[in-house]
Amino acid sequence: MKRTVVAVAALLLGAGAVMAQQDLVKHSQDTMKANAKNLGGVLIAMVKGEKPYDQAAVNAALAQLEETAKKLPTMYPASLKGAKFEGDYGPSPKIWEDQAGFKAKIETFGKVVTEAKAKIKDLDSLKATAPGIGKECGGCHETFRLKNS
Ligand code: ASC
Repeated sequence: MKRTVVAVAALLLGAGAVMAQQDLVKHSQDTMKANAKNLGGVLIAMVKGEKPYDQAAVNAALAQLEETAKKLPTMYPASLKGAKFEGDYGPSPKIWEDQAGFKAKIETFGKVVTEAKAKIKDLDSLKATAPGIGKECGGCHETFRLKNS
C-alpha cells in the first residue's frame, strides 16, 4: 500500500514536471511569436509603409517588447534544458552554458526598447529606431537560438 502511494506520488510529480516544462516551452514560443508580430507586423510594417503610422499601436508594441525583456531572465530556467521545441527553432544550450552572455544580451535588448519608447514620436523617429530593435533580436538569436533540423 505504502509503496503504491509512493509510486503514484512519484508518477504525479513526474507528470507535473513534464507539464511545467511544456508550459515553459509554450510560454517561450508564444512570447517570441508576439515579439515578431509586434516588431515585424507593427513597427517594421509602418516603417515600410504597409501600415499607417499609429502612435497607440507603436506604444502597445513597445510595451509588449519591454515586458518581454523583463520576462526573459526567467524564461529559460535549467528545468527547460533539453526540452523538445516543436517548430522551426528552439533555445541553444549556450543559454545555460553562458548565462552571463545571455543576460548581457537581454539587458541591451531591454535598454534599446526603453530608449525607443522615449524616441519614437513619428514616422521618421520610428524609421530611425525600429531597425535597432530588430538587431537586438537577431543578435541574440544568432548565439542563443538554434534552428531545428
Ligand atoms: C523578427 C523575428 C526575428 C527577428 C529578427 C530581427 O520579427 O521573427 O527573429 O525579428 O529577424 O533581426
